[in-house]
Amino acid sequence: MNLFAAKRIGPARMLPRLALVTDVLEDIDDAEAVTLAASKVKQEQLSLSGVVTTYMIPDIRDNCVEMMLANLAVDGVPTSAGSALPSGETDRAVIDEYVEAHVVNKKLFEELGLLQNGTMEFSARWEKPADLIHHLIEDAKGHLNIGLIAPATDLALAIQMDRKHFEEGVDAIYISGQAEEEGGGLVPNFAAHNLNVDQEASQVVFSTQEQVAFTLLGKWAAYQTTLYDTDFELFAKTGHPVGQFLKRSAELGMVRLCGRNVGKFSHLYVDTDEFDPADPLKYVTRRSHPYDPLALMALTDPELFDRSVKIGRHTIIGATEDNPGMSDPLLVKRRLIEDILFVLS
Ligand SMILES: [Ca+2]
Repeated sequence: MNLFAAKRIGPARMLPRLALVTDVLEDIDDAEAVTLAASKVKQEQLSLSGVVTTYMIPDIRDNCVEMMLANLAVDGVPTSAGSALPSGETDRAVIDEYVEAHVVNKKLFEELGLLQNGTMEFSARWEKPADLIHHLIEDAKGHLNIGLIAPATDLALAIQMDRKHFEEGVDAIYISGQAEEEGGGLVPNFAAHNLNVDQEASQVVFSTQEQVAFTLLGKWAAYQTTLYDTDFELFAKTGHPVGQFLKRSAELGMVRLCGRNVGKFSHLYVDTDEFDPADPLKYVTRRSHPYDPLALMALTDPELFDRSVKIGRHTIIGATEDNPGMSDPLLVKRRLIEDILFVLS
């Protein structure tokens, strides 16, 4: 038995503990991932230890996570709103531009209105994500998993705060993004948005790979399991506010992306000659390539994936077109939808 295997076993029957780093509201797949995590908690398959929000509008994202979890009746999950920009960058104009580009119907993230609820109680909010992450490491007695489904800035800050504690206390990092082999190790592929936003921070995260096992969930996996308008219709039909939020947020996400970058939008989502950028929802039925929930499922449902591509102890899933990382995409998608519906029903 190698040392890593020994480290993985841990105390008897402890649920896997997950700290999630998310840029929820950036793409709909983060909200899917939060909903999925809540479902796994309800199904007693996961302990959601804490959530860090990051990138551009971390406070708004933190509110979103807290409202989602409160609406889903998952309590006691501490959160922390992290960095708007990569460390050292202070250009507020970038944030203003970002906010401007995300306004639809003169409102910023109007779909958050669907989550309002007067009786909710929020869990503790930590001032600094790095403090929260080290607290969670302590709490998990050396067996914390991290889901990095957003830029790496705040995770890097946690590593830099106390590298030894981090490397000894984190079992594994699950990343939605791609990496490549170089010199027997992993290097981040900056074609992936999450890893590109703060390249230095990504390098810091990857510098822990001697001690921590990485699983990378690449885009070719997500392309196999596209969610459509009809899937989001199922979520909304439950009548649950989070189901309605998911549907509306997916729609508005399409409208925003089309407005910001019609080329990228067409490349990712349009499969018809007939297309009018003024009304994308009329012509496009695709809603989401669910990278982020798949990265979580690589932790909770590892048997669903082809995990044969290994670089040392690390696992690369869905990094190439000819190896999308799963033999039965329909099964994976069905599991994701069923899990989301479970917590909405
Ligand atoms: Ca994300």
